[in-house]
Amino acid sequence: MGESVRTTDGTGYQYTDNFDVTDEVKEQFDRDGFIILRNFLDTEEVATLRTALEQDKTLEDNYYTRDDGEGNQAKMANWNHPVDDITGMIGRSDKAAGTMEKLLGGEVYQYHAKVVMKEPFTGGAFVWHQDYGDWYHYGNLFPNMATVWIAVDRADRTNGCLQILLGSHQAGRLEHVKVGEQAGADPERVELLAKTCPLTYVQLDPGDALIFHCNLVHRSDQNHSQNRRWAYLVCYNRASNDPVYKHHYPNYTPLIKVPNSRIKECDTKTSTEGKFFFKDPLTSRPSKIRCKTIVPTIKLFCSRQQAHPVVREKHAIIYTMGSE
Ligand SMILES: O=C(O)CCC(=O)C(=O)O
Repeated sequence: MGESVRTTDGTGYQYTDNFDVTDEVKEQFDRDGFIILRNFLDTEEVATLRTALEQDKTLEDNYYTRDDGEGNQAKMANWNHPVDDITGMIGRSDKAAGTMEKLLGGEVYQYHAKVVMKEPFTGGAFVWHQDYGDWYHYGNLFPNMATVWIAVDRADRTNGCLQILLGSHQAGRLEHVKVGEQAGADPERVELLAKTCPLTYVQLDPGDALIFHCNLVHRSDQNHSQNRRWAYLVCYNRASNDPVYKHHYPNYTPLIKVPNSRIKECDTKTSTEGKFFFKDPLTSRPSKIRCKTIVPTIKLFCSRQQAHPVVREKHAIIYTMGSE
C-alpha cells in the first residue's frame, strides 16, 4: 500500500517508489495548486537526464527565446509527443503520468515537453503568468491540465528558481497582456492576488519536482549567477479535455505508461526520431530569420499548421505575444 511521507522541513513529500497520492496529497494539490516531490528522480536518473540533454544537439538547433521585458531572453525548446528516449520514459513513467492522473482525476496524455535553459549570467526571466493563459486560447475548454517541473540543476533564488503565488489557481484564469514577448497575467490583478496568496520561492535540488496546476500564477527571475539553471518540464492534459481547436500542441493521443524502472533501463538516452519540435515563428531556427512584422508571422504560422482559418489567424496573433 502506497504512502506519502512529508520531508522533515515540511516543504514537500519525499518521493520513493512507495509514494502514492493519498487524500492528504490530493487535498494539498487542490488547495495550494502544487506539490513538491523531493528526489523524484534519484541521483543516477537525474545525472543521466542531464547528460542526455547536454549532449542533445537538437536542443541547440531548436531552442527559441522570448524577450522578458527586462533586457534578457527566456530560452526553451518544446516538443510534442514522448519519444523512445529518457525524456519520453520520464514523461510516460508511472511516477510522472500516474501521479498526474491521480491529481487531475482521470486519464492524461502528454500535451508537450519542454527544456527551459536558464544560462549563467544571461538567463532570462519568465513574467507572472498562468500556463492556462495560453492553453485556453488553444481550445482546451477546461483547466484540467498540469505540469511536472523537474530540476536538472539546482534551482534557488540566486539563479532564478520558480516563484509561485500559493493557492492562486483558485482565482481561475486571469487576463493576460503582452510583457516583452511574453504573455503576462494582468499585473494589477497579480499584485492584488499576492496580498492573499503568499509568494513562495520553489528551491529545488537536482531531481526534485514541482507538480503544479495550469492556473497557478508563477514566474522566475533572470539568472545573474554563475550557476546554470536548466529544467525539464512535462505538461499533461486530461484525455477528456481534448482541445477543440487544432494548434501546435497535440490532440488527445493515448499515453502508454511505463514502470519507473524503464527510466534507468532505457538504452536510448537521446532520440530525435518522432520528436516534433515547436518551430518558433518569431525566432525561427536554424535559419535564425526573425520576423519583422506580424504579417509574415501569420503566414509562417499558417504554412505550418493545418487548422481552421479563424483559429489559425487568432492563434497566429496570440502567438506573437505568447510565452510559448
Ligand atoms: O522554468 C521557468 O523558469 C519558468 C517556465 C515557465 O513558466 C513556463 O514554461 O511556462
